[in-house]
Amino acid sequence: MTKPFEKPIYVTSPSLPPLEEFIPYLEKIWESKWLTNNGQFHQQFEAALAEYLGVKHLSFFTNGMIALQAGMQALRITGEVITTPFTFVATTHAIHLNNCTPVFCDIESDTFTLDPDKVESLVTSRTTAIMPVHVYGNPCQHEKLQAIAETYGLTLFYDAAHMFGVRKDGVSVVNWGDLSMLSFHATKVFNTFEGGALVTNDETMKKRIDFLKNFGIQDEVTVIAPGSNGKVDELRSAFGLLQLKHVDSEISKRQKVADFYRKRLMDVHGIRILHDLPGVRHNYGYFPILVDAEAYGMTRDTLYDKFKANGIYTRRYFYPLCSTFPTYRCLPTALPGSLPVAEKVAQEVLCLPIFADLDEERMLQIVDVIRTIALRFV
Ligand code: T4K
Repeated sequence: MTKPFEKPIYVTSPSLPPLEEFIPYLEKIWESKWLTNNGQFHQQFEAALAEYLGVKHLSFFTNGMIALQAGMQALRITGEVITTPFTFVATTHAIHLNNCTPVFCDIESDTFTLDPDKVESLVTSRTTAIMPVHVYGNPCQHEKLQAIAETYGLTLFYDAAHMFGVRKDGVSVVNWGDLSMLSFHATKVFNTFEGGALVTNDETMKKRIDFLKNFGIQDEVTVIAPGSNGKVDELRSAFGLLQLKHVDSEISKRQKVADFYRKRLMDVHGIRILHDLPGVRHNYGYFPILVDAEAYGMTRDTLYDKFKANGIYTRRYFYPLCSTFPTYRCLPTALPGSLPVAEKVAQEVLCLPIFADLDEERMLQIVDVIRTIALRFV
């Protein structure tokens, strides 16, 4: 095995534009002294982003989690919400913090997204919404979920944190459902350090969301609802505008990393890789592999430790399942054995480093760790 790199390799590394390109934006902010509360850059960024994503309305938020909470409030979701256990804990917490009960539904083994065929049996008289997650940028089976939502009069609110720039048959996936939430966290394909957005096709909904993200304030003397503070300052808005100029190049560099891994891992017995889905323009935000311990000759966790010993920090997104955390594990749908596919995927998944600056030498070292251990090749 090759020598560990002196510099650790993390699961991701954020892309930043050249610093000098940001200076003119800073100068404008210094001149205007308008720092936050729907400033000029904020308005410009929302408009530019809506155009880039091909969506009608969008509200920029301080992060994805607050956007999820505000979105649930805007949609007036109550009671039970059918969701996935295979997600970052923000999804489940947003449901809980909005005084709703998460109802966990199993996932599909190919895309790791909510299995629509298992949703209907979980609908009760208390169900008001479905909150699916497009895991790793894999689009959910929207037509099926939409049909179930229509049949039972449910709201469909997508956690699209991983979905920046993903299109299906040429259409931006964040157009789906009643609302979609995007995350622009530092670890995402498109980052504004921290940030997020709610996307809607409905102008009235956009207005409601904007009130809710500003304490529920309508004007100087009117507060229409108990809103939180989800606003974003001019620094991050200006940064977002600049980042937009670089995001296409970011995605194509990430695609090269994914292609490299696929080519060199497809013959490793016991390692499953995901392929691009037909008609989908992916963003390559994550590169998950599944480790079949018996076929590969080593468990996912031992492989994770091997990587670590080589200075490579892979991540087991999303292990443990959200349904196993203390707040949720006593729910009837969280009982061990009730989510067999999610439980298996959570035991086997490992996300390899993927980011624009990952060079070939380091990619080779990552691939080497996996290939050196392999028992056989197919
Ligand atoms: N829904 C879903 C499905 C989500 O995945 C997320 C967020 C949300 C909702 C909520 O959206 P936000 O409120 O976050 O906008 C990270 C992120 O913090 C989180 O945003 C993300 N999902 C989740 C999947 O991953 P951690 O705990 O793994 O982050 P951390 O700090 O361990 O970072 C991972 C690696 O990235 C580090 O080992 C090194 C590298 N890194 C990280 C940061 C923060 C950098 O190189 N630079 C950095 O600034 O949660």
